[in-house]
Amino acid sequence: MMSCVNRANPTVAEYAVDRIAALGIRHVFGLPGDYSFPINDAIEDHPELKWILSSNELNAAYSADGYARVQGAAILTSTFGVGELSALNGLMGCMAERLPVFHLVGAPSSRIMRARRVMHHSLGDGRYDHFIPIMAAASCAHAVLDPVNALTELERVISTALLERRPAYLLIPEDYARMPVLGTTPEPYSLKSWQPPPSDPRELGAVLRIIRQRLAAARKPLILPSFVLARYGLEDLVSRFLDATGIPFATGVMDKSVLGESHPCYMGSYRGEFSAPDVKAYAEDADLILDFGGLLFDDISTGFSSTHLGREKFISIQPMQVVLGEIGMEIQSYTRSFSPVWIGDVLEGLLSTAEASPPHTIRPSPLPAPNSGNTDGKVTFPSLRTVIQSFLREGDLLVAETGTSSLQLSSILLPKNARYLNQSLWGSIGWATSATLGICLAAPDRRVILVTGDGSHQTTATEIGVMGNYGVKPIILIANNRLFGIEEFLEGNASKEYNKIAPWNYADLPGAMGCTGWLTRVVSTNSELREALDLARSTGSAAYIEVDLGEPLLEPLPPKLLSKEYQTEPPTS
Ligand SMILES: Cc1ncc(C[n+]2csc(CCOP(=O)(O)OP(=O)(O)O)c2C)c(N)n1
Ligand SMILES: [Mg+2]
Repeated sequence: MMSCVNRANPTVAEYAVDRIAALGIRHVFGLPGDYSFPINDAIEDHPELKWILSSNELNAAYSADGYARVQGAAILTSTFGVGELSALNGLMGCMAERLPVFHLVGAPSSRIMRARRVMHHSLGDGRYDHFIPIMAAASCAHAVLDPVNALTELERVISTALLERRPAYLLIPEDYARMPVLGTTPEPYSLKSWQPPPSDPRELGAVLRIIRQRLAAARKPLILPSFVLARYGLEDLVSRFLDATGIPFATGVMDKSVLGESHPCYMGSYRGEFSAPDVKAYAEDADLILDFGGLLFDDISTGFSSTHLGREKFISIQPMQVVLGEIGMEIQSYTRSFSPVWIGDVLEGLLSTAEASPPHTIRPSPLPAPNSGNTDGKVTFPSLRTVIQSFLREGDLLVAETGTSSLQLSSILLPKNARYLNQSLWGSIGWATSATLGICLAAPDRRVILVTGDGSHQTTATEIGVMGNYGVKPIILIANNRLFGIEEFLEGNASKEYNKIAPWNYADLPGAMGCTGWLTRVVSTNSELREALDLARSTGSAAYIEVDLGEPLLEPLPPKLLSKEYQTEPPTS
């Protein structure tokens, strides 16, 4: 007998919702639609799921992205055509940044599609297969579910999404969604009990021998942990390896805070020309570099391609393979690789020998206090960063939007257990506001602080009303420079009309969107900013603080870094 959390003979929609929720997901982001009614009802009737009605599907996808960053996975739902396509950009961000978001979409009934009837949300040509390849491009696995294939297809799609930590697309025609599933229910597993494919013992043994030898011979080893570790929940294992070996680690922008920044082995951030001099000197002189997780040497993480790390020093321990002598995900025909080898097995293997040998003698010197801006008088971007630096507490979650906010905040030093969340690679503006909703719901006991530029915020600000509706309590700082500031900066401070944005009265928005009990403020001095932040912390209320930056003062980028030729150079020596 088939069973699901709430019924004995579940329909396809009920079973799909229940099976994915069993991974450990408690919220669903999205919008309903008539083709999706069976899915919408299955979510509403599920005893362990809460519907979060987003203001549009793009915002829903961003919220699901934020939720998955903390919870490990998320569910998004939308309707055929109009809804799913609106979510596309957000889902592509999840592809790029490796977040398993399960997208459940309702399609017209199979009989309607077979009869090629012309229905709303279609192109009027009687065809219903236009959108599947588009949505499949934003997922690592997809399926069109029916009563016969639902059980097996769901298992295939879930296992691929969890192995790759990327989104999955599930389309359910409305009539099939209402029919009972057929077959024998497989044993469900959760995110916590998920098992990777087994490592090949010979490949694993061989690569462990090589890494141990290289470690024993290294005089100046360095660990560069990747954000990918957090996707698979491997941070603790790596921290134990650091404790046992004392090997220093540095992080790129994309990987900031993947391991605690209060760890004694943390050297700081390595990003080429933009690194602190001692971190740059150590990293570029290191004789062994262990890439834990698979680094992405994108333009931002490499300080506009200004890193100089020798390829031959690299050992890249990726989720299912180890690559020697190559950087990050780039794989050339001449590189040596070992697979299938699960990263967790490699880390466990290294940890067992590390615990038995004396720790490395090289410990990084204590991190100096980060550069501080002048915090008297008017708020500027550097002073905003400094005020936030001293405001942050253990366990806080700091969300930074693409733009000057992330440029500034990526050099903050985080307290214990605090995390920095930013969509560094995909960089779609507006992400941070909607992602904050998902992050708050996934981490109800932590203080979530969002710093967003005004231009980015304007693209997704309707999600403030959704936050009020569900009672989440972030602290939101709108850096109001009346400008797409980062764009001007990258254009050498040219004053372009297209970078000047509409002047909103930000502090009026939460009230207009029905948020009650929110602290709202407009601040222009650092002391006003500190007072507003402290009040928000002490009262525990949601806060929405417009930080009036006046006329923006931006330091132009050095001309060398602005040059496109420079940026196209490979990131290594
Ligand atoms: C969806 C999307 N559209 C356009 C861009 C290009 N873009 C990058 S940053 C930016 C401006 C951000 O302005 P704002 O949020 O005000 O940041 P600040 O002024 O603090 O730099 C734009 C338009 C983008 N990254 N994503
Ligand atoms: Mg701005």
